[in-house]
Amino acid sequence: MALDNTWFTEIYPADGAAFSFKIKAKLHDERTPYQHIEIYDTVGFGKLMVIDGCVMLTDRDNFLYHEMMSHPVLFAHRAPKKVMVIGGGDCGTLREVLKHPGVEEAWQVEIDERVTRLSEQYFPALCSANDDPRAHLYFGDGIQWLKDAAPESLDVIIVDSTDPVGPAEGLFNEAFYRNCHRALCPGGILVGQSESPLFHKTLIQSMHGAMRAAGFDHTRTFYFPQCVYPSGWWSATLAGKGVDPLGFREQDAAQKSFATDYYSADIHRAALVAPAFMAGVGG
Ligand code: AG3
Repeated sequence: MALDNTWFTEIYPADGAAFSFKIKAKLHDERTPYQHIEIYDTVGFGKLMVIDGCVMLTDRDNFLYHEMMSHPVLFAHRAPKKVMVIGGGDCGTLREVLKHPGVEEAWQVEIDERVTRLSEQYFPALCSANDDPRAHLYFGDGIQWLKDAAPESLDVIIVDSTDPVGPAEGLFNEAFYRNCHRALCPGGILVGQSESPLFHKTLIQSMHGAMRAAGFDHTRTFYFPQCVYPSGWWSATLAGKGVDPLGFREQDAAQKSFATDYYSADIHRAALVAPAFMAGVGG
């Protein structure tokens, strides 16, 4: 819904709030078999991708989310070589994953090929690593993909999904996490985007419960700002197979060989500190 015809607004009905962008132009509007994708050019945030009315990313601030979906889990793992991204069709998470020289293979399984094709067109910087020989782009159902994955074949699984409604609903339950657990090697770590701590505490609690029920020994939520998502504050939840993802390779993170705009070893440590109202949620 728009305040007037020059604004795009995502409304959060349950919380009586909204976030708006002043729009220069609408660049694309498409209904795929899976969802409704819109691309805008905005006055303050560069290009904006919207799926089913929900803000997915902007040029200006996607680094926060993409860096935090990739580097904390990759530095928490002892030596990640095989990495799977579920969703993430804009390729921003994949690009960050491939910054790690130790990663040998990275698969991205996105259900809607159009998300990737539109990202190539409108967000080319996010797709700059797609021709890396270690990158494998598949278009299909991530849930099925993990059901079929060979046991103990992955080091890290990153669930870069939309909200837990529609096509992404099945990426937040015990059955899915059980398949992730089976596909991970001992010491493997799963991370999923887990929505807003302020707005979705109950969902985060249920993710911890489902991850533990699926066999993960330790689960940890971490926090980061994301002003264009509901409440402006976001989280991701880690689940370790025989490993507590609270620990990470601090020295390697401090001496990383690549540039980041948000992530650092200090941010990693700080991000894992739970706000008082989240105490007792997982951990
Ligand atoms: N991440 C989308 C997170 C959900 C945002 N929710 C919302 N706006 N209601 C996927 C896109 C980044 N790779």
